[in-house]
Amino acid sequence: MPKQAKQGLTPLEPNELSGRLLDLLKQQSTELRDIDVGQHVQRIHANQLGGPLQFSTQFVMRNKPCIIEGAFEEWPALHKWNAEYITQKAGAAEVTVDITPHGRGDSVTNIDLTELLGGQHSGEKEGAGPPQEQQRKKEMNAELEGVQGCTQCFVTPCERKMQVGQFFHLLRASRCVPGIVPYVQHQNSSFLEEFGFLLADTQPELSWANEVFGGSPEAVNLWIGDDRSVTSYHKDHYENMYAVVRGTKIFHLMPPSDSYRMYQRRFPAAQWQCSGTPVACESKEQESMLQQLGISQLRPQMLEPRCHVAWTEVDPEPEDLEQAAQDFPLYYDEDLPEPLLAEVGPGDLLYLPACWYHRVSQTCSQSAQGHDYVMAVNFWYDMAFSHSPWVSMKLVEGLAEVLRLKDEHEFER
Ligand SMILES: O=C(O)CCC(=O)C(=O)O
Repeated sequence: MPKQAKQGLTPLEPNELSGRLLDLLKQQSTELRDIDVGQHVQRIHANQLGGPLQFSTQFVMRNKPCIIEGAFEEWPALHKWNAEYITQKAGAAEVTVDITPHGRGDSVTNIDLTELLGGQHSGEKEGAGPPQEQQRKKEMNAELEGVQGCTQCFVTPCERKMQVGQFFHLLRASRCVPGIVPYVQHQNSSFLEEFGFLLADTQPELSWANEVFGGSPEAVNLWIGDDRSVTSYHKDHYENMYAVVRGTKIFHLMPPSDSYRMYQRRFPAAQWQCSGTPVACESKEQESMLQQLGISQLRPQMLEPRCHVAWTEVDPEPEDLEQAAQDFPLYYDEDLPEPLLAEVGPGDLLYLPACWYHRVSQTCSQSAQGHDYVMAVNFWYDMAFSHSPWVSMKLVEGLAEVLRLKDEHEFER
């Protein structure tokens, strides 16, 4: 006979049970902020960190973000990096540039089905290819078939290789070209793989961080863009050391224990592709630049082989707040903690712990020439542990109580 029956504890009705489980998750969200993480991201000077062990116990082992000032003040990049300098150092080297129509790479996007490149909606034949492939296309097309007008897809950027000088030119010129937003954001360790000519301006490894995380970073990426680019909420299984060199990055942060408020779902995966239709430009010069780079109007195309990606649509700055609050009530619930905000400026290093949801927007520094951009280098380290054991323990105990596996008032006699 099950143990709870012997003790005379009756299981809760499913509705009451799920209500109680949700209450516990909410309680954990609030307690985590009150007891450990706090309501603000702490700023600390590198001189006060007290060495790798102290940083580890104060922040890493508590899965707690912080902004470290003065951690890389000896990097020449801080005073050298601008478009002219980087272009001159790069010479003819080509780098990968991600392009989207609205600055939102890797995000859930409403797609007008008539806009889809390829697939049944633009005439792809189901009968083509081997039988298995035909069946798969049929299923995927059936999924889209019932949908009229728009559907939601997870869409990744169009990728183009170009010289660094061409990228900066495109970044500036595209401010007057609707539907084209370039961003250097390739996450293939792009700093080491494609921007080797800038390594001497930084330290390609943060030696004290290597000590904290027990080795060299898995990837070091370079980010160059402007205030049009926004990275939507997502989480990474990496410890992230994010160094801003120019401009300011604004991180909205939600801890892993709030993941039940993020409404992560699966979406069909697509990618922005150049459609061949020329982009409407203001000048002949812009037109020929886009032509030379092989850039035309962007339209989404379903990924082949077809697949789904789990992502969240939640955004801290939605176009329609009322609608968003209806769609995602737990995220906007005023009784629950708001996302933490981290404003990371030039010379600041953000420690972004593994598995925290983060959404990143940016504001530009203006150079003497009036060219705006934001530049950052980030170090991804393998994650080595889970978040606070105390919080996990509280959750497990609470769940055990609700499930009648444990007495609620164990200290009462
Ligand atoms: O800077 C950005 O746009 C995004 C950064 C990011 O998502 C990351 O470092 O994991």
